[in-house]
Amino acid sequence: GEYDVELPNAERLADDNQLVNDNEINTEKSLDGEDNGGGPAPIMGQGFVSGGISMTYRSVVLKKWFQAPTVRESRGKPGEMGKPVKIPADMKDLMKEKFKENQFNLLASDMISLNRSLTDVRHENCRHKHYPSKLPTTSIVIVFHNEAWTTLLRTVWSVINRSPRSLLKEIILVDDASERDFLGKQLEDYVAKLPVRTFVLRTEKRSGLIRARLLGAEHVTGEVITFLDAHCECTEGWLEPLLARIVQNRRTVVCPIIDVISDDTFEYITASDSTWGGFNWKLNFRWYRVPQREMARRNNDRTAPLRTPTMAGGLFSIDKEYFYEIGSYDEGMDIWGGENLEMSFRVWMCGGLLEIAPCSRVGHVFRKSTPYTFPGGTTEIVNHNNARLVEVWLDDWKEFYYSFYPGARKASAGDVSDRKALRERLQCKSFRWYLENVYPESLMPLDYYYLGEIRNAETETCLDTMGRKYNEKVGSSYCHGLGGNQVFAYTKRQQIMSDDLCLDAASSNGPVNMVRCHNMGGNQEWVYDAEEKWIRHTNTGQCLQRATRDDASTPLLRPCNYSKGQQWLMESKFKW
Ligand code: UD2
Ligand code: MN
Repeated sequence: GEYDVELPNAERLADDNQLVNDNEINTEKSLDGEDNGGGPAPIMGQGFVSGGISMTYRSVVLKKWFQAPTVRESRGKPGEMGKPVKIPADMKDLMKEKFKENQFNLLASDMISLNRSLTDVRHENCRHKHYPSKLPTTSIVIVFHNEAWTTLLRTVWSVINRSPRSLLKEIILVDDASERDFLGKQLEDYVAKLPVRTFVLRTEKRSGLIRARLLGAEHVTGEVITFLDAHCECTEGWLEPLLARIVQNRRTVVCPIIDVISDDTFEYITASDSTWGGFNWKLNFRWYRVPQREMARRNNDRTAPLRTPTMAGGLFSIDKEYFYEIGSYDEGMDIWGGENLEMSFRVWMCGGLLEIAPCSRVGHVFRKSTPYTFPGGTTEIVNHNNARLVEVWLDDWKEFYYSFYPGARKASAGDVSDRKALRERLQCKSFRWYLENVYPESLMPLDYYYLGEIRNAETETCLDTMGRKYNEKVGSSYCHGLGGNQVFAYTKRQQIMSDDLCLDAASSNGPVNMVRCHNMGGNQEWVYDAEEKWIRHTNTGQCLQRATRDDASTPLLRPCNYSKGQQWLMESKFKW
């Protein structure tokens, strides 16, 4: 099947996310009333300092404010305090047109101040936290390809406005061969006037975000590198919690909580603080609920740093020397994808720590589809990057990836000998160690008896998810030997699973459904009797039996009866 690249999404919002309605007024930024509509906004005066409004700035603000030229302006610009922007009905066509440029509501973004205010979305206890008085300096590295003016510069302004100036060494923008005029000299002129040293580097040709970040990192003069995407907004106090963890242990790679800036309204929406990063069999990065054991390790303190198995990839701080020590990035990876898991596994397996600092919150515009080209093909590039990742880091578990997603076998990883040598040189631990110690909840099970197709002895058909989703019946069909929907793992926890779905039966003689694995036995516990070839459901004591009517093709639970229709063969016969 075709591979659709999945972008990290805001799925976790459905969980227990709550909108913050805290209307506390921030002391700084953004009542400037500037107008972005006609292009770049005017530069703030030098008097603008972080952490409070300087006198010169205050007078400018007040003057503009009291002039209140129109009713609309006196109500403030759209989006202030992170509120959603409403587009007037007569502008909807223009809005749709502009959406295509970046796959977010560019019209809304252009209406919002580059300095827009946000509410302080941190957990209350974060506001009184004390950080070491001596924190390292950091340089911000932001790479972009064809980014919009207002999102890029709002990212920059949010860094300037909400970072202690003494900690901020410089802001490095890396233009990855953009094809937009305003990102040329106009951008250079603009950033030259910013109150924090900011400059633009350019890749010679399109090189992808990984190599663009490597270029940016080379120019970092701060002690810590902080990477951001080009459509972020940093909130009050975002930086200190990141740097403080690195002071504690320089081998810590720290991420903020990534909040959501709506791609539709640019509303700032807080994300759950109880999710961490994981991944599925296809190696898509996903947010999952933090398990109890990690909550307990943190003494149930929601403001304490959270150890996460993986990171989303775009937003994190890392000690500059450690960044190189641990192998920076895999230069063989192109455009987009894979590097976030690669770094996550590498950091954990080679002696580092990967954390989310919940008191650090940065908004990011999550998009539903990618706005830019992938020269060479989206699928090919992502598969290539993932092939490099699995060949170097996944050990035996790479079979989960390849068998579940057979198209990936065609991709070539290229030469990974340097990365393997790195793993050797750093004496990194095994992927088994990672699963055992960092991520026992992983969808790739630590211990399993079998991975492959499950064939019925009588009908010669194979269990098949049929591409169905949660809570639907498991099917069976002609064994194609290609893996994918016909690959199941039989785990030591006695689950029969396919990615995040487990065979689940709620009652005797009933259907067998695919339900999200809960790792708690119960309706999802099956015993395979290698002699009788039974798959016996523990709770009901019944056996899995081939579909009764051929057309229905849904296996059922029936009393065990030694018939051939209840015999299942676990012997992989793949065609690769
Ligand atoms: C997520 C990460 C992103 C990266 C990616 C996997 C977050 C919030 N974002 O995807 O940082 O780890 O997963 O690779 O965690 N860019 C270039 N050159 C390119 C392509 C992209 O410079 O050829 C820039 C792009 O303009 C943006 C950044 O790289 O500033 C990340 O790209 P994205 O925003 O499309 O990635 P995203 O957020 O979907
Ligand atoms: Mn992004």
